[in-house]
Amino acid sequence: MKHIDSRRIYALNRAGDTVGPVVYWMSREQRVRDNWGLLHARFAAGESRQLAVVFCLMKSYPGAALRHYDFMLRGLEEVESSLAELGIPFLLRTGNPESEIPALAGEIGAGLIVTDFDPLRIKRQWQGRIAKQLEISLLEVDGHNVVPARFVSDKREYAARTFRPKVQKLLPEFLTDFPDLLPMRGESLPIARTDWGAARDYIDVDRGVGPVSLVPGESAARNRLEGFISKQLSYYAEQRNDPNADAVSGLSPYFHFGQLAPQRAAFEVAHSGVGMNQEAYLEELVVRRELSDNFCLHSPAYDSLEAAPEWALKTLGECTGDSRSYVYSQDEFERAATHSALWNAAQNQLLRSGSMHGYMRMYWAKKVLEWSASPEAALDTVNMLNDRYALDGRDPNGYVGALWSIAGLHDRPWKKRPVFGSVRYMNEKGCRRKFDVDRYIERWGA
Ligand code: FO1
Repeated sequence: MKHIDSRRIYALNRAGDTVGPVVYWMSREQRVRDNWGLLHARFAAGESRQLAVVFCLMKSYPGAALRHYDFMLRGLEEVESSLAELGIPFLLRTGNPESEIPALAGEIGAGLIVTDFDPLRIKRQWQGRIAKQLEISLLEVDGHNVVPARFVSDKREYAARTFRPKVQKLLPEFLTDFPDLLPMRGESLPIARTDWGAARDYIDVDRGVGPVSLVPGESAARNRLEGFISKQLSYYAEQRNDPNADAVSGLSPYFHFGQLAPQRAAFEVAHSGVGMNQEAYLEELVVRRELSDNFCLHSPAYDSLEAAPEWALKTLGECTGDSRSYVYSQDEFERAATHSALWNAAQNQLLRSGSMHGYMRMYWAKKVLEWSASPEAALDTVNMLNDRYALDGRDPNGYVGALWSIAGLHDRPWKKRPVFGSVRYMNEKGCRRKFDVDRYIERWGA
């Protein structure tokens, strides 16, 4: 069994590894295959220590609804079954990890805990507090980024153009295949199978935002990746900005819940031999996606205007008094009740399908800026709607997308105009030049 690349590992406390079972605390990376954190825990357990995987199910999670929990829980059921085939017990603990993880460590006399890298505040708070309570080592492993976020850069990168060369230089080293997770032999910890009905009864979330048709789980994610590579990838570069064309991968919910490793997708695409499409997709999947983790890691206020570039804040500030042709409340936006059939169609796509085409996401957020009382209100609305309805809400990618659209993050100043200042503008005319707007409205309209 080979050791994983130590540049993926970060010690969250100073305690040493002692004897006793190894626990993999799964959170962001909810999969069995291609999971560096789990692979490291398996390596540390070797042939002489026991290994268990634990997931702490929160009663509620900021902004999350039944739509998200249903997707996550069905994926976790598959995780439990796949682990069972490898002789690795899975434990679903209900409650807050800040108390559950230290309690579990005590109960089983754990010697080491391994968990996932995650740049968002809630996770960093959990991890920081748990690291302090534990007398054993808590290790973080970056199983999300192809090039580990803490390693690629130790500062907030200004734009894709400063980040890209750093990633590209390291890709040949990091864009590898994954080893298999080896089965455990010997007696495992006595952990009963999960009562998934009880888990569903335990959660207390908004049931009004219901499940969508996308099938969750590792196998479904792999099927989707294979389908994308064999079909859509060949016209991805040319058609990805057309919301009517079926040219995008649709993999982001799987990445968000860790049901698919971005490195698996990147590895398969890089070996697919479809030329320029490969490059265009890897730019989105690796450079842009990993730039989002870089931003959130180094900007704790990632979901607030505070984190926007100064030039944007200055010119947006100069536009505070500009008159707006329309000002909508959060509720009007939410109900897709604006004057614009195109905007309403995009919002309906989000409400009904749990996702919105990438090109429309930019247009949609820019119009929220144009039709809100202030940029602060606009950012709040975009993040609230995205977190509540998008399956991939609550993700670094979403927070970065919102700030890119509303406050020029990772972008450059453009020609000044009312309301937007120097922040890049988009309008329906531009959409009409790019794709058949009426067809999109017909598909997603009222
Ligand atoms: N992570 C957990 O460890 N426990 C949870 O109960 C949990 C619920 C949850 C609900 C919706 C959602 O979008 C994410 C959720 N996550 C949960 C976190 C998730 O795994 C991601 O790590 C972060 O949102 C992305 O950084």
